[in-house]
Amino acid sequence: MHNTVESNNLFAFQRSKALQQYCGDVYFTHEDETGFLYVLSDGLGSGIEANRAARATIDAIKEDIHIDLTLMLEKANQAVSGLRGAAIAIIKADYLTKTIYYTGMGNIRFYMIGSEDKLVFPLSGSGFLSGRKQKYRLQTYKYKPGSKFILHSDGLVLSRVRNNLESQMCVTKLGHLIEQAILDIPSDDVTFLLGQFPD
Ligand SMILES: [Mn+2]
Repeated sequence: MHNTVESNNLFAFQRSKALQQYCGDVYFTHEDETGFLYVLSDGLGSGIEANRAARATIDAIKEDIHIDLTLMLEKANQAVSGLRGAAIAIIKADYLTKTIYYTGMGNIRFYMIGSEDKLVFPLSGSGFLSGRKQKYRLQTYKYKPGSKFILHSDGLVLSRVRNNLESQMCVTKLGHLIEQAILDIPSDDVTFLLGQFPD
C-alpha cells in the first residue's frame, strides 16, 4: 500500500484488497519531454495469481514502449495465456499535438477533459485479456492543456468526476483528497493515477 508523487504532474495511489501482500493491480508509467505512456492492469481475482497476470502484461509492454498501442495490447494479451486474465488500459499522450491515444479491455476507467471542455471517458472493449486473439480499438482525443485526468481500477468508486478534475488543487493535494474516500481495508485492489497535462 502506498502513494507516490511520481512527478510534478502525476500522483499514484495503490492499496491491496484486504491489505494483502500482493496487489492484483499493476501499473507502469513512462514520461519524457514528448509525452507519456501510462498502463494500468488489473489481474482477475486478487493476491499473487492476479499479480502474476497483471505483471506479465506490464512486463510484455515494457519490452518495447514505442510500438503501436494495439500491438502493445496484443503482446499483453499473449503474455497472460496460461495465467489468469487481466483488464487493462493503455494511454499515451503526445504533447506536441495535444493528443491522447487510448486502448483497453475490461473494467479500467479513464476520464479526461477534452479540448472542447467536455468530459471524455473512452470505453474499453468488453471482457478481458485471456490469451485468445481479439480485436482492439484505438481511440484518439485532443486534451485540454493544463487539465487533469484520472486512470483507475474498479476498486475505486469515484463520484463527481468532473468536479474532481476541474479542481484547482495540485495533483498531490487532490490525490490525497480522493484517497480519503478509499477504505482503510479495501474489498478490492485499488489503484489510481491522477495526472495533469502540460499547458
Ligand atoms: Mn479490480
